[in-house]
Amino acid sequence: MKDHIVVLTGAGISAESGLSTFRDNGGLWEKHSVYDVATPAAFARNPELVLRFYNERRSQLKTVQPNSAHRALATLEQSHRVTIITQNVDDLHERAGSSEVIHLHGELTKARSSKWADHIYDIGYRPIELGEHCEFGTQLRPHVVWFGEEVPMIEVAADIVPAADLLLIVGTSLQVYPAAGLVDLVGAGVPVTVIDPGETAGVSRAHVIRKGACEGVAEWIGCLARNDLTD
Ligand code: BV8
Repeated sequence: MKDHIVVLTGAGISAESGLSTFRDNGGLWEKHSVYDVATPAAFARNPELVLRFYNERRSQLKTVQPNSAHRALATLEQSHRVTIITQNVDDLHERAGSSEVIHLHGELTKARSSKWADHIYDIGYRPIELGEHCEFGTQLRPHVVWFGEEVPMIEVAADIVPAADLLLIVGTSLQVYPAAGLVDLVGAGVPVTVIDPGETAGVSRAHVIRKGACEGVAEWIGCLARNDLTD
């Protein structure tokens, strides 16, 4: 039976495609306070600013491409079952060819009713305008999980991590919960690897590849091919 690889990704894997991370120098949260653009209260207070924040990111997403780390993880599906659990709202894993992607924090290419969360619409890379309503007459909003909002996919993800034969964590500061708590659910004796050029929150007994995503994922896949991943 093929090994089941679970990969938890964050903004760092998309950094090498040109998308800003959140907490690095020059990151998104340096330019905007979370409380002005990524909470329900922010949307109620200033919907134009919030819609503009996501419209800018969505239109940038259209101009960038998946990088070799995204592509290598997609290729891995030829030999393994690979589940990507991503905190990212970009579509780069899908565009690279990954077929099992769980978006914990939503998707930039989707909009939803600001009243009925299960009315979700594919919008691609186009903007959401103020005054644009769902079929039930309420304002459309980004299909993104804001701070203080429930993470509907966390239970699905929490069922998958304990089943992992290998856990790979790429490009996340592990500062946001409940997503970050997933790493604690990995089975005993399962090899865990962190790929990140920066200092990250301690992941117990993880092997760390202190490199960027593209170089680090290539190195990790080399270790996998040599069966050189130990817990
Ligand atoms: C909730 C979508 C409750 C928006 C995002 C304890 C338990 C539960 C909740 C909390 C808790 N403590 C605090 C909370 C509240 C809060 C939280 O965690 N706050 C933090 C700041 C302390 N959590 C929430 O509000 C969550 N909801 O708890 O709801 C509830 C329950 C029931 C009913 C109602 C309510 C919801 C959180 C989701 C927020 N939305 N994103 C958007 O994208 O605009 S979070 C956002 O930041 C991302 O999605 C991501 O998840 C998160 C972290 O970002 P990272 O991806 O890690 O990026 P970061 O910049 O931080 O790090 C980048 C990393 O990459 C770095 O390590 C860097 O070194 C590395 N890197 C850089 N370059 C490279 C690289 N790596 C590789 N290669 C490179 N080249």
